[in-house]
Amino acid sequence: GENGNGGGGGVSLEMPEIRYTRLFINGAFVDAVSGKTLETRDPRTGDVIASIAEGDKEDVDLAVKAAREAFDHGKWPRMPGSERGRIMMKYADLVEQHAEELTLLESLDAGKPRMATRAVDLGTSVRSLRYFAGAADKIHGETLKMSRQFQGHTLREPIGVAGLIIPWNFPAIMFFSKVAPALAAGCTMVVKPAEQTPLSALYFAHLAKQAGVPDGVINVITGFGPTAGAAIASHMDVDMVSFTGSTSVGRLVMEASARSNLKPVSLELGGKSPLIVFDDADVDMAVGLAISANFFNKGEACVAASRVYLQEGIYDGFVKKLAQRMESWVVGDPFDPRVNQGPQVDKVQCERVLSYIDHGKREGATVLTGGKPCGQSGYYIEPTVFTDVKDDMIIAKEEIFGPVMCLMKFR
Ligand code: TXE
Repeated sequence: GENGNGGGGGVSLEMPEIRYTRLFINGAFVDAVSGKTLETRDPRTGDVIASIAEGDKEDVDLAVKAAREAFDHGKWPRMPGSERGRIMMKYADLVEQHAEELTLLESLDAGKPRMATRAVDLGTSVRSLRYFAGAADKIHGETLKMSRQFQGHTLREPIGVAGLIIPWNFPAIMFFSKVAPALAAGCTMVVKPAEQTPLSALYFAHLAKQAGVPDGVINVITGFGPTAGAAIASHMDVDMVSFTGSTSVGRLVMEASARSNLKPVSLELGGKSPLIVFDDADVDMAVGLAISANFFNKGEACVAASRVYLQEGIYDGFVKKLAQRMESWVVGDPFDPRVNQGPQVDKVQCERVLSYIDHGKREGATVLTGGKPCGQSGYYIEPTVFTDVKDDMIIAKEEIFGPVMCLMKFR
């Protein structure tokens, strides 16, 4: 690439073949109506990996139409749950068979260490497909005794066309945590992956067809949030939306639902979780947990424990041990097996995290480790630990979504 190697140094830039780059509508890969494309980039270098169809409102309309038809008249919602479960099991087997190639795609697109991606991201994807495949024929209602004479019963039915908007931090896991339960229930769906990480979702669409999921049941529209994403959220013929992403966009999605057809909305948004360590804790264990809870997936996790509260008595010992442990933490090319932490997903996120680090410095927190970008190219950031953090500092209040740990002392 134009910038040479990434932070890892010496590891070749491995390129999986990019097979699927177009929208998946009604069982076929098609170009966007506008003919436009967007570029997905390699976070190790900033270089373009591939041009991907850029879907917009017209494409969402076509996808919703296909999903509506498949729901109102197709086989999927009408077949026995056991049959949907069987097809989903086959789908899981296919994802597993292609896991090595999918791992490369996911590592490359999102900057995730390859080995962890195979175990965690692909492993979890396959397991959740199988879990929900098992649930497909166990979706029961209840019989309710209301009085001597009356009984009621509840019947769980698929809601219809589901709009599934997913983020870039766990593209594969997020795809299946939304698609698998919707499939099990007998819904049809329009999925919008994040513009930063569209590659695995398109591959998954292809495998769904191979597994026997009927055309129109899973449609994938790659594109940007304010266009393709917003078109899903405000669509009159989408029956529910499940969204994972930022809190501010979550508000927009709920608003779009309210202004259109009042579709139910399920939101999974940001976080700022505390990890509280008391004086009697095992220091080694606590340090290990703080490291994985903050630096796993380069801190791009909504469950990151980004506020670490340490009781007075353990504070100094914890800080010392943490500084030692961080010396062997390796940042670099995710294809290098020694690497613990890859690059942030894109330039925007990288700059956002760096600006939080600047805030921390300006507000008077102390940098114990890291505190700056690293690598000759790409979006690498040193794992950063701030000590002397106070509750009212911006870094203690806002989600940073990067490799930044904040230590606070309490009595
Ligand atoms: O998220 P966006 P961004 C948090 C994290 C991160 C911040 C910003 O703090 O730093 O959000 O990330 C689509 N209508 N999380 O800007 O924009 C978008 O295309 C409908 C936490 O990347 O919310 C993508 O598919 N959809 C989170 C998805 O929403 C819209 C994971 C998420 O992107 C849209 C990601 C719109 N108007 C970020 N605008 C977690 N909970 O794990 C965007 N999108």
